Amino acid sequence: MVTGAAGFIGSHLVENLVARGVTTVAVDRRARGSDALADENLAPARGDPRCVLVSADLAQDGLDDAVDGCDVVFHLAARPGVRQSWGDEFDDYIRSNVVGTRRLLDACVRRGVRRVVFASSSSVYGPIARPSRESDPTCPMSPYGVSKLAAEQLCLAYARRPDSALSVVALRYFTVFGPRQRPDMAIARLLFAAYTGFPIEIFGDGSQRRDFTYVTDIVDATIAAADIDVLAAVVNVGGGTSASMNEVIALVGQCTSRRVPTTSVAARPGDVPVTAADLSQAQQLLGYQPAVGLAEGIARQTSWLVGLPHHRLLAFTP
Ligand code: UPG
Repeated sequence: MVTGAAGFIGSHLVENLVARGVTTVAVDRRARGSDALADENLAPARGDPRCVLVSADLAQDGLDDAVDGCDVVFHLAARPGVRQSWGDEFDDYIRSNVVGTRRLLDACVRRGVRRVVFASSSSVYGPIARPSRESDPTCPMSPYGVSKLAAEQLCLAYARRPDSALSVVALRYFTVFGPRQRPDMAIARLLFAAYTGFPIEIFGDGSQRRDFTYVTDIVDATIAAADIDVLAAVVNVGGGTSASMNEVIALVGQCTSRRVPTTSVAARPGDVPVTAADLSQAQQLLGYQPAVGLAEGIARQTSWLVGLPHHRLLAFTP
């Protein structure tokens, strides 16, 4: 099962699993026809007999039937957005990220699921002076980070329950990019700015650094986490190098051969100055090595975007 199957990362994961011949239950709360972006993301998998689409809200719907027979649950469903989480929808962050996770875990225990792979986030770390290790103290800087840390810890607590057959791998994803990236995220917005001429607001002076991770690397690490021999583990998944926003702006300019119009606004609360992943544990446990660098990944995201027919482009507009 993949939860959040109609999302940016979830939809890539579903496609990859189905292509490997894995029968996949694809769960998302956005029912067909209710959300243009979700419909677009799931379009390639829809219609494949190995993909069973289920429309369910983890925080309120019965989940046992959907979970029944699933060996592994990849739990990616969440309310995303670091900066947006200071707004007035905190209830939905808790409901989606914490309550939904708990209800899913209960269903997994009842139905004897072997492994939950949880999509955690680098947002559980605070400001850092060196690449973050999984053993570092957590220090989320946003309500979103708090909700992801709570969900991650909940998963691990379920794995440690003596009466559960469940084991958990929580993957701390670092800023993921690539085709279908959420339109509110930086690289999607930079490409939009380059092609439309509408400036992107840069939060702060552009010196903030992110360990950008290409989506196929994330999917490979996520699938590898299904079968490793652990009871409860936390693993960073990053792109391997940190780049500043100013460097990313330059790369998008090179890739598109266009000027990227920007305006500068105040830094946003919740954004840390630097994220960087120590990947030793990912290498050891998952055999993980990022394969697609930032420049190559931006080139691929650009080709995908320019290849979209006009009527499909609208769904990905910020
Ligand atoms: N940024 C801007 N202007 C924009 C959008 C973003 O300056 O219009 C900056 C932002 O301040 C940040 C950087 O660009 O410093 C990257 O932003 P973005 O691509 O949105 O990613 P993150 O804020 O790092 O958050 C992503 C996911 C989140 C996940 C986290 C994991 O949105 O769900 O938990 O990466 O590290």
